[in-house]
Amino acid sequence: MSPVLRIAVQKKGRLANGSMKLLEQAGLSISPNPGALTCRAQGLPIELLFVRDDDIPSLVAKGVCDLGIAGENVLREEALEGPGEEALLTVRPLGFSRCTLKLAAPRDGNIKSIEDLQGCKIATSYPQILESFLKEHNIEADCVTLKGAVEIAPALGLSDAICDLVSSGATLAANGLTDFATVMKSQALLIRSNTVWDEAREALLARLLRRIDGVIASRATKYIMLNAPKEAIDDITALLPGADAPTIMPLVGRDDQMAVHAVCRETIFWDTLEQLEARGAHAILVLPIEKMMG
Ligand code: PRT
Ligand code: ZN
Repeated sequence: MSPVLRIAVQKKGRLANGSMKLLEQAGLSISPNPGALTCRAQGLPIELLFVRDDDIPSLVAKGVCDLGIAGENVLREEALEGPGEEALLTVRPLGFSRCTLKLAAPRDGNIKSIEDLQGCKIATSYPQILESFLKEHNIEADCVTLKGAVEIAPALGLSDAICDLVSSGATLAANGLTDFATVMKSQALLIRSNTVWDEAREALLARLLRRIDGVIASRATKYIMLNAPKEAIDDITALLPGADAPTIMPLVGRDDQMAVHAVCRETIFWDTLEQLEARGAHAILVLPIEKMMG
């Protein structure tokens, strides 16, 4: 019987959209019935399980799901909580749901650095990560664990400082808080169980990973096309960011001009386009790449 890989993904929240988008870009067609907790994808033999993000590490560790997409912050907290970290392996960092676990305190208060936390109360949803960070910095402080709305804790007199996830910083600002230290950076990770899989299951994972790698590689990669004077071609190709072997072709009826096409593996900034133009490049087009392989 051919295997079906079961992947645990967040049902709703800050990981859900990125997870679905990645899997869809990897060629899966996913249309769950409203309210359904599982969905068989079309395109590859894969079944999705829609759950709360906090349950993903243990579902994968217990082998209920083969793979999962979870935040690095949740995985680190779980790993520090107890044995079982060896039950999970990180397969790929996925580059979305990026955030930073930060220490912050009231803007007009006295806490401005890690040293100022000595003897303080700190509210967080990540007590294990925070405690290990404080230990590393030789700080003795009380952790107050809250499941959510951590930013309100200082105003309620529950804590002197907080340790919480920040992405735009708007929530800190809205609650009169300023961050002063980074505890960890986080992003979505693809995880798998650390058990022996049969060959067919490994082959299916390898196929999915090739596609995921193609999607990730294509995110920063652009295709650039331009025309340029023959004598400027060396200068111009040297300016193309992360392009290893550009294609250079003659232009019909223009002996003095060449066309340059290249895959650029790094961001092409407006600055670069201006420099290209200054060297005589024209008709410059920068195109997104949808998929990459090989
Ligand atoms: O219901 P379920 O349990 O599945 O979801 P949840 O409510 O526990 O988690 P969710 O969806 O909020 O976050 C899921 C994961 O997304 C987290 O574990 C992180 O890995 C990642 N992530 C990325 C974030 C943020 N960005 C984020 N900004 N998780 C939470 N936040 C919160 C933060 O706690 C704070 O309250 O957003 C607020 C700050 O946002 P800014 O933009 O104002 O700085
Ligand atoms: Zn959660």
